[in-house]
Amino acid sequence: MITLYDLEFANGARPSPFCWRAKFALKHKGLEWKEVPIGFTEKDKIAFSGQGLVPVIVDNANGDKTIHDSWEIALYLDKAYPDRPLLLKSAHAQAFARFMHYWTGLVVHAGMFPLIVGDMYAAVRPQDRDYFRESRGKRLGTEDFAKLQTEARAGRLAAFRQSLEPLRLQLKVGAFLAGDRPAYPDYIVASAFLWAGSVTSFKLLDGDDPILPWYARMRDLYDFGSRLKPAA
Ligand SMILES: N[C@@H](CCC(=O)N[C@@H](CS)C(=O)NCC(=O)O)C(=O)O
Repeated sequence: MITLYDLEFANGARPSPFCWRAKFALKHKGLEWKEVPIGFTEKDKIAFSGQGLVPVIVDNANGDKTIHDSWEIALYLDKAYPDRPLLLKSAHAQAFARFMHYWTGLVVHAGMFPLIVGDMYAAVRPQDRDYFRESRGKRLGTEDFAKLQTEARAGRLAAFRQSLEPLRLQLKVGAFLAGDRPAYPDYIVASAFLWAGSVTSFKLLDGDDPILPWYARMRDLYDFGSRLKPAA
């Protein structure tokens, strides 16, 4: 059995986009796992991994092998379970996924964060609020997350939506970003929307945005939608 250490917010919400990637990867491989929720201030739970970020997995079937970092987890799962469906089938598939990893971090996550940070802060476990305020405050240059979010929604939403144009163009070619079947590039981007959907019901996309039907397919693929609080 695999154990996944997964970031926990209040009311059992699990928004971490990198942990969603690990959950997609485990489902894709058809592997069972159990989850250990960890709050921002419970780093002691993953101290054994030698670092302080999630996801972390421990594979009991493989000598308690410990892996951290969503990308490393995907590589590990393919290596340890080569007979199950591969996440990264070839060097080319890996290069495409790696590009999506960078693009999603620098464009999608970066654009989304100010649009949802006020709702995120409200959704953090009460005992983790100081940690979140200080760590994210440093990153954003302000601790007034509600104001930043209001301003971002008023001033930056159109630019954010425009920045997603490569997704719309790609989805004209196939039902999924990776073609006619979902693959790791889809998991990377869908995880960003699951992140938002775990903490806010704010509509990041226009109702007729062609990204929405793809997202619905991704959300329903492994029934992750049922885990969203509040519903996206
Ligand atoms: N590159 C890492 C990023 C992991 C990461 O940033 N995880 C965040 C949650 S989304 C985290 O553990 N944050 C804890 C903290 O900020 O203290 C990956 O792909 O797994």
